[in-house]
Amino acid sequence: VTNQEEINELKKTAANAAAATLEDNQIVGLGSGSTATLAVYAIANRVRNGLRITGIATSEETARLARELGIPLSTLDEHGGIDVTIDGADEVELGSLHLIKGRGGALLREKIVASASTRLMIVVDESKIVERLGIRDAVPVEVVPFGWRTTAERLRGRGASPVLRKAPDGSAYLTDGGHYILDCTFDRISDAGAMGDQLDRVVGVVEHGLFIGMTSKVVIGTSEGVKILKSPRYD
Ligand code: A5P
Repeated sequence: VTNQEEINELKKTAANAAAATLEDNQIVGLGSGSTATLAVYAIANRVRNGLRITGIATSEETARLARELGIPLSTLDEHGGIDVTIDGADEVELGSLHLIKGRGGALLREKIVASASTRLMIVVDESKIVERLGIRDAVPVEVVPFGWRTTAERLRGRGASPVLRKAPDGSAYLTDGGHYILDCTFDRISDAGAMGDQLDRVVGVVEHGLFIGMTSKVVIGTSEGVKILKSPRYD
């Protein structure tokens, strides 16, 4: 796959296939990012054709879009249990199905929603599948703005090279939760689970983009159609 248009088609293929699996009366987590957005459009189509679901959005942007498209929305506080969340990912590791998420800026609400979901269905195009996480690009780490340089130093001590994410106007990028993001590259992540635990223990870190053991199913748009990877822990 070479060009953006082709990639968009593959994203759409995955998004449509995922939306097709939804059933009446489900509580559905709505992901963020370009692929998850295509899934929101596909879900809205099904809602227009009579599907009855309630959506829980993982970002302000997704909430706005879902509302505009007529998907009934609720909150996690009203519906503690989500049946299935459909979300994108930046990297999906073959075998483990561990993820890197958050390069689009949403990760904290995504992780809260994913962990409240019985199933996490990931929609990606084939370019997102990797042999090993974190080689290609950074792990986004969401941090409290207060003392962020100190937090960055602590992350450096754990092998990361953190870079403060900037908004287009050059100011620090702010997440929906009002936090900063430090994009952390690593020479090597030999154990993503252990790295996730380490990042969790750094004071000032709110959340990180390593999603370990959360994926139930990956719906991949490929040039040969849809491919599915399932976690062995789910049927
Ligand atoms: C949102 O910040 C992310 O976690 C996205 O799910 C991830 O970045 C994938 O986004 P794309 O579908 O736009 O690549």
